[in-house]
Amino acid sequence: MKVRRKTWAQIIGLLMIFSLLSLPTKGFAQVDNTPPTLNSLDISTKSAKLGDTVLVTANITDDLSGVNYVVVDITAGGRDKDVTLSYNPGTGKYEGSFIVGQYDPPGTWVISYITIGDNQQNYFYYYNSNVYTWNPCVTNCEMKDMSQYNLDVTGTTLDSTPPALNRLDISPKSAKASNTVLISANITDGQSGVGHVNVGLAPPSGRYKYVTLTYNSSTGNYEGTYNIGQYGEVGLGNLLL
Ligand SMILES: [Ca+2]
Ligand SMILES: [Ca+2]
Repeated sequence: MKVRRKTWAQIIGLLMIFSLLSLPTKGFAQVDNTPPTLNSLDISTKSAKLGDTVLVTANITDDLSGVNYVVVDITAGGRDKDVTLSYNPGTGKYEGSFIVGQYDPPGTWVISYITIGDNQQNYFYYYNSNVYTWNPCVTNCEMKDMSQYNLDVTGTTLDSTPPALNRLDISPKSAKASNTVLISANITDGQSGVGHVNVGLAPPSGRYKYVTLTYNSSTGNYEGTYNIGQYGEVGLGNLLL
């Protein structure tokens, strides 16, 4: 009986020590449920011409875990430009810049939306109410009039012509398991140049395989390979571009 009482006393004593040890962490561990706040935004100019650098600066703070990303999406004539801002310790602000390129659309560029996030996956969207005529805002977002950030771009030429596919070759024409197939395409673009080439292979199952073609300077073609693999499907024949 005496022994048992002593054991209980020891257990209670140990429990008290554990609870004391766990107190500090319980007292200070905080959960970050709040997205960062955009306190202010600046765009370095209201008008820019070909070759000019445009700087976007934002003052952003977060309550606990810190700012993880800031992206400003700028749109012009249906083209989007994502400007990623990063922290500048010298100014204490988030900054990003871009250069107005030869084939960027001339005219008025407007901010479409700004998205910011912290290190605990809390995010927030600011939508420009002049761009979004419908309200896309459901949660963690706000509609804002951003017309003060409009940018007039001049001296550029809009490239509105997509690249042309002049020739497409696939070799060999039939392949067995584990064979590699070469896809080669001759593609040209009159103005800004070819940005990316993806080929979708459409097997009977409908589980598309995508192959990215890259420029081969020795052949002048965009090329990519696809390995049929051990479990490749019979009839992998259609090509989607
Ligand atoms: Ca936060
Ligand atoms: Ca073009």
